[in-house]
Amino acid sequence: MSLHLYSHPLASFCHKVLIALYENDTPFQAHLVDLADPAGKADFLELWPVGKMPVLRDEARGRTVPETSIIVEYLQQHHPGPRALLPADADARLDVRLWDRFFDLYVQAPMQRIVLEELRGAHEKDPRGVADAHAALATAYAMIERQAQREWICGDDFTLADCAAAPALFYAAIIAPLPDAHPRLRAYYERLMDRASVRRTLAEARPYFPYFPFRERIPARFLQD
Ligand SMILES: N[C@@H](CCC(=O)N[C@@H](CS)C(=O)NCC(=O)O)C(=O)O
Repeated sequence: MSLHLYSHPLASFCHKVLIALYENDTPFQAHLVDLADPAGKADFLELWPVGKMPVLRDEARGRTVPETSIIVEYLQQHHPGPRALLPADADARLDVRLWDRFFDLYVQAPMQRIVLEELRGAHEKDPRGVADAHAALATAYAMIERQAQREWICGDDFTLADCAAAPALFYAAIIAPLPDAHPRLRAYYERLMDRASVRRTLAEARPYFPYFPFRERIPARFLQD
């Protein structure tokens, strides 16, 4: 097995790459990274000192590939499957990259901020930071509502941007429900959640949901098949 993915089944950025792998039935060996375990953390930092998951290791090519967007592009370049997650057309590719960055920076980042704040002790809380993160999510939701005109975020094809959108919106919607006033956002979210690669990724995350600080808000439909 050439491809090894170092990740955790609960981690939203890991979901982004798992969805890309499952979209193309790309064979890989999964390695669970437990950052709470000092030995596991030390091993992972050897691989990528930044300490952010996931990281892909391609033994055949001798390459260690961090950063989700780069991993998905690397897979397309060196281990392509039937579904191109980045379009060949240069302008269309720019749109996909833009919306990939959008979901990472303006949905995942504020969502993670709120989750991390929830895990902090009472004396470390930053209510202003949480309020800012909620405001950022509200802005992002309104922008997705405007963009979600077609089946997928950049048109008729499922792309890297949708791989980024699925975990970002899955967790964000638990923390900050998608407003009724944004029907296109809500319909897009439903299409994402119904995608086979996303369902598989969420099913694999299910045993770890008890570790998510907002676990009691996870909709019941995600807790069973
Ligand atoms: N920009 C990175 C972000 C990755 C990231 O934030 N991963 C989280 C898990 S969802 C992580 O490793 N967190 C561990 C930590 O910050 O200690 C990417 O796209 O790969």
